[in-house]
Amino acid sequence: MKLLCLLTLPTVALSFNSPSAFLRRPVHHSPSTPTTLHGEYGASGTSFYTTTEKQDSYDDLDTILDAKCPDPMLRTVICEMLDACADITEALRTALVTVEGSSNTFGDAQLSVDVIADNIMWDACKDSKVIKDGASEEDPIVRTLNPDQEYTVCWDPLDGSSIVDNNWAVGTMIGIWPKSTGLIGATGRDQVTSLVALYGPRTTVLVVLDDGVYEFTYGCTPEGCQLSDGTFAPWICSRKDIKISEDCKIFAPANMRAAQDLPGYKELLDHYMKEKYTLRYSGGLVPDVYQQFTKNQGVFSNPTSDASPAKLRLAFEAAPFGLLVEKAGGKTSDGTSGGSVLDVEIKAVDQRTPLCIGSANEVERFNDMVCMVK
Ligand code: FDP
Repeated sequence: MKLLCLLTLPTVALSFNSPSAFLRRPVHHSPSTPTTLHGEYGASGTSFYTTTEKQDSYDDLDTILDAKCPDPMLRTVICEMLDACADITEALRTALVTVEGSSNTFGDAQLSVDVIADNIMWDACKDSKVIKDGASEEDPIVRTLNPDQEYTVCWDPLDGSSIVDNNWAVGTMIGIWPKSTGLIGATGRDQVTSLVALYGPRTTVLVVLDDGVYEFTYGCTPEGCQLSDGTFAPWICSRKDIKISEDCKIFAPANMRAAQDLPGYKELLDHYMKEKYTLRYSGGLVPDVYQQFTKNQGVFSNPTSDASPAKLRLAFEAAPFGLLVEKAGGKTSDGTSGGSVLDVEIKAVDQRTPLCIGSANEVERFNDMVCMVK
């Protein structure tokens, strides 16, 4: 099957004298609102186009945090992480994607952009007023930075190493645990919040707040976000209390290699095709799961077999996304017992896991067909 990616950035050859002036040009957009589940699907239809209309005004980050996140320490760490995502956004606009000449702990070649994003995250954690420990997917060791502080932060600085050179959407995933649990021995459910940033034509970040999942968009200038000094709020709230519906018609099938060994996965893929689900898969975990929050539906599957072992990381990838999806009303599966991936104990920083995540009834279907949960 040929996998198509619809999450691409336009690549244009440009000649201009002042690149920074060009890059700082304000970007206008209308944030999307939920798309309802329609009966019509397919490339020729418009059933998955956004129906979002422009609002009269938008709340900025501070307004939402004041209302939805009363804990001042949590507000601080969320703002610090959003600042880091803003810095990564700016860096991605100006850095070419090249091989760095170094490799990470696993011997994978590191890319220029991986190193830049990781350094930004480490600097943010070192300078933090509330972060105690940090651990990066690039070098999975928990390092204590500020012993008297509160949080343990785990991040994948730039997920999508195999597609970032294509100029496709990539992202940062961040899980945050309290001092009372730390990371080792904790579960994803112990996270105090998690954030996932998507770097596409726009930068948008999903954040778990007290009553659900919110999306913030970076660098937009819609009316209502002009501050008293005439500047614009760097982050506006583009979606509130996002929900993922129980059913879906969008599938993102990762690790299809495993279908050679798992008859249940082959049958599941056949089911999606027979029932005319729409394929939306780029090969980057962040865009492939993030779409569930813009389309309000979807299922991402990544089962594993002996010949195609687990690749996704529990602490850096599955746990942060798991918390966001479950808080939005979706479901997760650990791909083995059929239980929530948020209940799997983190025994090692680099622990891998199979995963199914998204619309609840589709995760159940995965459990029935692939995990064979009775
Ligand atoms: P990448 O290696 O490009 O960084 O976990 C990493 C990841 O991408 C995920 O983003 C993605 O879902 C998965 O690997 C895809 O792996 P395969 O293409 O090897 O199936």
